[in-house]
Amino acid sequence: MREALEQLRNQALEEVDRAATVADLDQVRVRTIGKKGALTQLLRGLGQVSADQRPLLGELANQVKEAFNQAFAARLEALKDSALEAQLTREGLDVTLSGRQRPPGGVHPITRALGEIGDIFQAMGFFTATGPEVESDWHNFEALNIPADHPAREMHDTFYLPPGPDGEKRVLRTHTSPVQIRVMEGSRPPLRVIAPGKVFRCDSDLTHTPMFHQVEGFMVDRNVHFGHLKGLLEAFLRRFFERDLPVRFRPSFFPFTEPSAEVDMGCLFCAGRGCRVCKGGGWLEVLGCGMIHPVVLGNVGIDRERFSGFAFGMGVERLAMLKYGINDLRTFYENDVRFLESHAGL
Ligand code: 2NM
Repeated sequence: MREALEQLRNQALEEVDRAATVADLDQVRVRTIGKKGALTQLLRGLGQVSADQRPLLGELANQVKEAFNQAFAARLEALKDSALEAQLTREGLDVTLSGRQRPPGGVHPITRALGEIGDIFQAMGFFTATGPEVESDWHNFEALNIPADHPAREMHDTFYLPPGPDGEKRVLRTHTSPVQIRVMEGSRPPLRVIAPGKVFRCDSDLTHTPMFHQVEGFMVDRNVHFGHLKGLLEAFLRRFFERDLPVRFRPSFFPFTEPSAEVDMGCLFCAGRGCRVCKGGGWLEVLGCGMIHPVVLGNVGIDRERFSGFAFGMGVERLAMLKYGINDLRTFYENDVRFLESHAGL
């Protein structure tokens, strides 16, 4: 009996150690101390043991049971720990991995506005043209009916550059009209073109930066008249600002258009009642335009008897500020990441 108990203890403890899963371990428990378990049966056999042996064997049997229970509990704990460890490894989150955030960076609001403006005119049949930022005096001024002594040259605060290799006078373009001149010089009507891009004027204060962006556009065809211009610009402003805005045309002057007009739209911020943005007037000036001057058409070799055209120009910074609610022009160029994040499109 003593040997049987000792052998059972050694075997049971070894099986406990070998159990690889909680289920295995439970089988060992059933085989050892379950109702029909080996130890349970040995204990039942104690009845047949002589009375003088019984206390010693009884105590030994209890020690075996105690040792088994301890080993069982320790093994169960270890198996549960490793099962949990395995589950955590399987399902675990690596919190040091970067999450699925919106990727950093985005489209600068000027680029966004340029894209939105371009899309609207593209849908209206306009092609986009680009040209050099360093321009000849001819393309930037002379062809546009702005002679050397014209006050518009001072008005434009031109950056003059050293002459080119051929002695040609050069400037940083003060508007994108020279792109239109190049297009008109090099192609025949009908033409519908916009010229987006950077322009440069020697002027810097709260509301002016020496570089800013313009989109200018023009159309030349037979029988083009001011009504076409008016309809086009009204439709453009209503699409760009996504509202059924009032639009008005005021007589103005540009050397390259005749007649010329300035275009106002109803103030976005007070619906015409008057506020700080529109300085109380209820209107915001957003575009300049007019019918292309016959002298300009002559300069680029377009027959003014057969063709007529209109042209217009807009400042992209101003339109972007109004549309996206940006109140400080300088924020466009500071590249403060907080500004860019709060106004960046994707
Ligand atoms: C403006 C206002 C009025 C304009 C004129 C031309 C060209 F080249 F066709 F003659 N392009 N853009 C124009 C006319 C621009 O900006 C305020």
